[in-house]
Amino acid sequence: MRLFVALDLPWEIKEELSELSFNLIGARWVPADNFHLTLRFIGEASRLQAEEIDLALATLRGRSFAFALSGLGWFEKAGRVSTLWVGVERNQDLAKLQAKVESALYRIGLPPDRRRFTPHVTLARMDSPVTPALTQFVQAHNLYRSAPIRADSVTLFSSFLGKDQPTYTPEAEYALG
Ligand code: 3AM
Repeated sequence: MRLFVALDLPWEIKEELSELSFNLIGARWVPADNFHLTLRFIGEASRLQAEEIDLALATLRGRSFAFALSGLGWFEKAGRVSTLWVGVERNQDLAKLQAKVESALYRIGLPPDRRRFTPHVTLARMDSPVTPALTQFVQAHNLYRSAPIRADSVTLFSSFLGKDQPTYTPEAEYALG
């Protein structure tokens, strides 16, 4: 199974994000149900590995905290935009939580993820150069800021890559104190 660790988002926030999700040619919008904030992509794992991952995540100790979504941006690879996202206001608690998840998984032998953590919520997948329409879209919505969102648990999701959109299933939830 294909796994990742994320913060799920409250329904009101998912609705708010889906209200931003229109009017940009070439954007493959993420369905509201699928919005999440990835802490760690794991990838393919066997049943046994999944059980180890579950045990490792169950040892996470942390306090719940609040964070806010803020502004828009995109990821670019070789001059092509791959992901349009909503950003997250700078947040030490979130950075600490991500580091804890990373080290819990490192302890059970997952290779470290060396990329810098750039917290975001993917709004759309794309495959296009940076166009005026994209920069206009980002400018138009850049003042977006969510109400504070409580992070009181971390979720282990499985991801089934269907024909159209992936299906994400929460497999386990780990409460933050
Ligand atoms: O949270 P976002 O949408 O940025 O792009 C995938 C998604 O990220 C990412 O994991 C999240 C849940 O599917 N993902 C998928 N394949 C990946 C890979 N091979 C990956 N991240 C890193 N490496």
